[in-house]
Amino acid sequence: MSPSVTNKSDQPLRRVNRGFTLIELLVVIAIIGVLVGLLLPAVQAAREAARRMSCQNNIKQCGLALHNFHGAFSEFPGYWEYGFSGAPGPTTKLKLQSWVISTAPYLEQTGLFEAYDKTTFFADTVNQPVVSSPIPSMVCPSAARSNPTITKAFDPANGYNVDQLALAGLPINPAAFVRTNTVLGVSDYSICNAVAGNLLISAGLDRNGNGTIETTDDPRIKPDFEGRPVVMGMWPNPTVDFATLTRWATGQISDTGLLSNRSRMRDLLDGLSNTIMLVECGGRPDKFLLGRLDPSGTDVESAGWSDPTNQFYADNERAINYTNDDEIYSFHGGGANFLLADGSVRFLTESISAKVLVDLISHQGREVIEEF
Ligand SMILES: [Ca+2]
Ligand SMILES: [Ca+2]
Repeated sequence: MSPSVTNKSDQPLRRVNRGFTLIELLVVIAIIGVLVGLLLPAVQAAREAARRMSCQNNIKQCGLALHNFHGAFSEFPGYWEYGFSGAPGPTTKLKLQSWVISTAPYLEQTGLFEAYDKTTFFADTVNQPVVSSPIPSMVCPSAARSNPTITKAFDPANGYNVDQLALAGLPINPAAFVRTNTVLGVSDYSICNAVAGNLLISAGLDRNGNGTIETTDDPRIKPDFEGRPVVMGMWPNPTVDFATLTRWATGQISDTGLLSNRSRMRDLLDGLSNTIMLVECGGRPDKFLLGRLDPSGTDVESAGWSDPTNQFYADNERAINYTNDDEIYSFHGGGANFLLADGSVRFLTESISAKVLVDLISHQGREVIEEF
């Protein structure tokens, strides 16, 4: 046999064993790219669906805790629990705590509840180790944030109104309660305890059409404790119980107890399944506007889970997912999770009408609520 014949018979074999041509390789890469491109959004969507369910479970736990509290005390806790203990004067102790502390034993936070000194206020130095810790079930896994805590000052004269008691002649020295650099673990859940301003106008409640909301526009609109016309939700604002405070100031009692306004299930005339109890206000302390960080870099002050000011009036024209600066806001696309007073959790879309949202927040409006 001549070598040329051997070579000819070898050539087809070599062709079978050759690698991909450049074109074939590019085609394969392109196909893989398309497949990954198709798969990635599905994986992302599945992950977000899991995070949304985890968030709904957190809110569900809050609902169970609030219901267990109601079972024990026949009323829901106040979002702003306050009182005084000790002799009136320099040794007076201010008790001020949020509903989260009140319900901590039912939120599987017994350790936290026992470590918290309930004879003083949440921002007091002695309570720093407790209130600076984030509670995992108070945090939505979808929410973005740069810091799990917020550092702020506690000043009774700034947002806490304890100074009003001193102004009313009670023997309280507000300066004794001032604390700087209080570190608070944040929450993604908050209380929308009233609807006001532009959101009421969006809901069509400016009946006389003068561009502002007055009590004459709608029977549900009432002045709040500072005289602002609002539609109140199920969480009553704190008012000053002067009768009890006077008995304490004159030495008839040594402890005022907790003087907060609380609501009971039977106060919710619109029905537990038609009344909103908790809402999402995610991403705090960072301030977000339409999914973007607010460039001002300022914090949302009400962010702390232990802070009684973790509540707001919804008064933005666009109610859901516009800003987390004391409005309803989530990182779930298209809507936000809500806790209804019956303990159920609902995802309401951004496109819900302002009217329906107002109807769901009001607790004594006697509305006929559309499907939501
Ligand atoms: Ca008006
Ligand atoms: Ca209602």
